[in-house]
This record gives sequence, C-alpha cells and structure tokens, in this order.
Amino acid sequence: MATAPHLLTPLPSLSKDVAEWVESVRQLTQAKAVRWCEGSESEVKELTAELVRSGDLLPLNAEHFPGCHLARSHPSDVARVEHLTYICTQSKDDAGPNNNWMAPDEARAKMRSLFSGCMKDRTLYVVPYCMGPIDSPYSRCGVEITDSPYVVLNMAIMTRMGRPALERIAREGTFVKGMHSIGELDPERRFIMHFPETLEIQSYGSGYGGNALLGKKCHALRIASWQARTEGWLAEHMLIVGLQNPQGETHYVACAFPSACGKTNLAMLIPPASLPGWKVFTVGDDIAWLTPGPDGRLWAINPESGYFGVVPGTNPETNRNAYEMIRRDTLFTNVALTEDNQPWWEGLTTGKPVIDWQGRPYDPANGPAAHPNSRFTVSARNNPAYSPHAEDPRGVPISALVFGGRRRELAPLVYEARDWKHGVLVGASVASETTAAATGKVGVVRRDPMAMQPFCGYNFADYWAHWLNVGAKLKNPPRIYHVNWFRRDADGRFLWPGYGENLRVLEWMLRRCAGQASANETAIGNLPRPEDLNVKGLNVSDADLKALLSVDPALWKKEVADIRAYLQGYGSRLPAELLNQLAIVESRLG
Ligand code: GTP
Ligand code: SPV
Ligand code: MN
Repeated sequence: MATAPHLLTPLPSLSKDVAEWVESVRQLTQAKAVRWCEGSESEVKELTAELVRSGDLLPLNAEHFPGCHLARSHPSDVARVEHLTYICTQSKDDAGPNNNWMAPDEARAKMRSLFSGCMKDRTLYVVPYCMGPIDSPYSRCGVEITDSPYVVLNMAIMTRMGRPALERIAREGTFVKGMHSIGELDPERRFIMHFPETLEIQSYGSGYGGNALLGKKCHALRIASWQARTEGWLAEHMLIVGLQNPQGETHYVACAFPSACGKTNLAMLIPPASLPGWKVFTVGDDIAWLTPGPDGRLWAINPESGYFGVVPGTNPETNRNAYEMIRRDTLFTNVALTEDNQPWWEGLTTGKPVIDWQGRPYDPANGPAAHPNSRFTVSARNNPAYSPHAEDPRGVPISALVFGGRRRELAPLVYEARDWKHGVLVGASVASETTAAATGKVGVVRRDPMAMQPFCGYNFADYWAHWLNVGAKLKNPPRIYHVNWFRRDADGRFLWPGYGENLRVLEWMLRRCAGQASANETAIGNLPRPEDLNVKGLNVSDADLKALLSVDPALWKKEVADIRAYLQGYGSRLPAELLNQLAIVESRLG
C-alpha cells in the first residue's frame, strides 16, 4: 500500500532512544537546525543542489560525466589519520599494542569540550543507516550525527540510509551512536575515538573518508570486530567476489589486502580474453562480515552498498568496468580537472589536467595533479558486475580466504596454507608497504595482520585467538591463501601484470579447493609450479614466473625471526598456537 509522504510517521517519533540522544547532542553542539535524513532520492538531489549553490560541490562535464560532482577536501585532510585514532576501552590491554588507547573518561571529556558549541552556525544532520541488507539477520544499524552535508551524501551512497534503518533500530532497540563534526579541520584538534564497550564513535576535525563516514571503518570494522568477537563471527577488511567458471559453477572468495592494495580491482576483475567462459560478480569491495553457517561453511555479507574507491590508476585498460562505473552519478573527491571540466587523474591515458586537486592551475612542480588518495563514491548499482547475491540476506558461502600484501620482494605470487591454523599464522604475519590511504610515509613495509592493523577494535592477540576458535567451529572451512601482486625486479618493474591476469591465480585456488590441482609443498606452504597455473596467453617470461613462484630459504629464515619478534610483542595473551605454527615453518626451512 502506497502511503502519501505527508502521512508517514515523523522520523523522530519512530525511536524515542534515538530522539533523546539527538536532543542531547543538539544541546551540546548548539546546532542552529536539526535535519533528519529520510534517505529518499529527492532528498539527495536537494542536498546536492545546496552543495552546488554553496560552491562545495562542482558539477562535472555533463556530456561525458553525467550526474558527477567534484568535492575538494582541506589539503591537510586527505586520508585516514591512524595516529589520531583511538580505542577507548576500560582496560588498556583490551585495546592491545596494535591500537592507540585512551581511558574512556578522559576521551569523553576531551571530545565533550571539542563538540561543545561546535555547530552553532551549522545544521545537524541525523543519518540513520543499516550496514548490510536491510532484512539480513547479520546486518547492524547505527545513527551518525554530522554537520557535513558532504558526509550525508557519501553515507547515502555507502549505506542503506534513512527511514527503513530507523524502523529497524526501533524494532531492535540497539544502535551504534556516531557523533561527527568537521570542527575547524585543524589537525591539532582532530580525533577519531571508539568506545566499543558502549557502541559509540566520536570523530572531530576531519571530513575525509574513513575518518568521517562513520558506517565504514569506524563502525563496520572497529566496533563490529569487537561485537563479532563476543557473538562468534568475524568483521574483516575483505572484498567478496563470485567467480563463475566455464562449467557454470560459481564460487565465492573473500580477500583481505591492506588499503590501496587492490581489493576494489579484484572485486571487479575483468577476465582476460585468453580465459574464455569465466564471469566475475562483485559482492563487496572493502568489508566482509563472516559468520559460521549451520552447514559448517563460512557465509559472508557486504555491509556496504557503494564503493569509496581509489581513483588513480583506474582506466579502460586496467579495469574497464571500474572506469565505466564512475562515468555517471559519481562523487569524486580530490581529483584534477581538464580544460572542459572532466575529472582527471594519474593513470588516465587521455585528456590532460589544467586544474590540480587543490583547485590551482596544474604545475607538475607541485606534485601529482590528482591526490594519490583521491577517491570516487559510487553506488554498487552502477557496477555492471554487481552480484544479485549481494542483496541476499543469508550472504554467500566462502570457498577460499586470501590474504595479501604489497611487497617488492620475498612473498611469492601465491601460496596456500596447510590448514586453518597455519592460515591464521599466514594472516597474522602479513606485511605490506604503506600507501597514501593513510597519512604518513608511503612505501614502508610494516606488519598489517589480516589487513586489519588500522581497523581491529581490540587486542590482536585476542583477535587471533578468536580466528582460531572460529576455524575450530567450521566443519567445511575455506582454504586460506596468501598472494602478492606487487613483486618487482631491481629496476622497479612489476614481475606480474596483475589486474585481470590475477584470475589465473584464483583459478588455481579454486582447482585446489576441488582437489584438481597439484602444488609444490614448501616450508611456507603450497605453491603452484609454473605448469600448475593456466598460463595460456599470459605474457610473462619463464624467468619472471620462476622468480614469482620460488621461496628463498635464507630470506624466509630472517622473515620467520622477524615474525616471531613481532608476535612476542603481544606477550602472554598471544595464543601459543601461532608460535607452534611458526616453529613448524622454521623447522621445515631447515
Ligand atoms: P582501499 O579502498 O584503500 O581499501 O584500496 P583497495 O584495496 O580497494 O585498492 P584498489 O583496488 O583501489 O587499488 C589500489 C591501487 O593499486 C590502484 O592504483 C590500482 O590501480 C593498483 N592495483 C590494483 N590491483 C593491482 C594489481 O593487480 N597489480 C598492480 N600492479 N596494481 C594494482
Ligand atoms: C581504506 O583506507 O582502506 C579505505 C578508504 O578503504 S577509507 O574509507 O578512508 O578507510
Ligand atoms: Mn579499505
């Protein structure tokens, strides 16, 4: 039955809990107006028009990029700020050596003084959202309060936002409370605080991505990982992709790679012409919530409904689908402009930049034209390869889990863990070069276990123990792999072409899962021999392939020592099983 909009229950009366909390935040921030977000298309249009009028959004060339806009963030506010991100648990040990920690009382007092009166001249937006399909038992809801209409527009794309979420909150009686203000955009007055014990997030002083779109990393990973541990599931920094083989069978794979290490690209992979008959379906590109199912398999949902993706490098050659996807109804942040107002970024082979990401005339002396962490926000519905099962409330069954990192040397193209316990060690020992997705130096190798170093809401030692427990509950656990698309030679050239060609590696994994492919059993795990990979039509020299698929025992002995030192940094909470697994690898290295 269709209801006329003016007959709908007013949003604040749907949930007394939410309304009371919003009122308390209004009093604290002294917002000049309060606007509850309904989540309708007309509301998004209206907000967009307001932002265009205020000059905060720039419409892009309507012929080539219909419905697209450009936002420029403050030049000091272009990436996540890990050093200003805190987990505020009663006990410091619960946050662990992997997190910055602040006592909840101290953090609350600090944030109270920052939020006090901060919205005097601004509108307070109330954004109810659902992470995951609105009717899935695995989904979780939250409400973000923000004074940034840019954040509202992003949340409208990235989450199921508005009335249905608020209705679910009213039914369930529980939600994550997220408070956000851009404040003065002063890096000295910028904090991202998490209170997992009370399901609260407080973020001040940044309007950018993971710092400000609280449904994403703050809720769906840091808070959710904490909830997942108490409830027996996993919240992970993983893409989810469906791979349909030429026989018509589809298998789902979930992969954890650190930020800007290839998740969106793999989730939207385009099969090379020399592998005919394969089809690829995107379920998710950044976050997976995984639950042991009654059938003993691991089932996954994507809590998001859009992509906040890295723009540079996207082009018709590397990924035609991604390129086509962002040519309509897309919100660009921090890209450059061509003379005729088209967005431009490094990696595009057509057009040339005249205005850089800061709005200045382009001068190569100022660095790249588009910021290396410039992003697109786009609805998953724009993706030509969007899987219909992404909306399935039960999620999809996972056949393989893949960890990966960006490493010039050492890590081979792919190896397979011997079993789940070994796989947990493989995940826990992931290391990767830092990227522009977070502020700080780029290209430094650091440990990034399960690609969750910036996102795990509790002590990694307890997290690994939880991973071991989840595995013990699975009668049909997925196989676990490690990949590295980023091996280079001495001149810096990539040894592996990557992108669509990565399907060859996934194909070997799926044949392994089906018991149809052989492998070379090495100390670190099982590697394909060159003849185990489908290399038909692949343009990689025999020497490069050999280098990609070999294990250097001397280098790996050093790596094992480094992993041991890292793990021992977690002290007595570290599960002994990880050191047992490491000892097995070490003894096999001889
Ligand atoms: P976040 O959104 O930060 O979590 O990043 P992501 O993991 O989704 O990474 P994305 O797919 O956006 O890729 C990041 C960068 O790596 C882009 O510049 C890509 O062009 C590049 N890239 C992705 N896949 C490959 C690959 O297989 N090989 C190489 N050499 N580069 C790749
Ligand atoms: C990442 O950094 O892993 C991202 C972008 O996906 S952000 O939303 O900023 O976290
Ligand atoms: Mn990410």
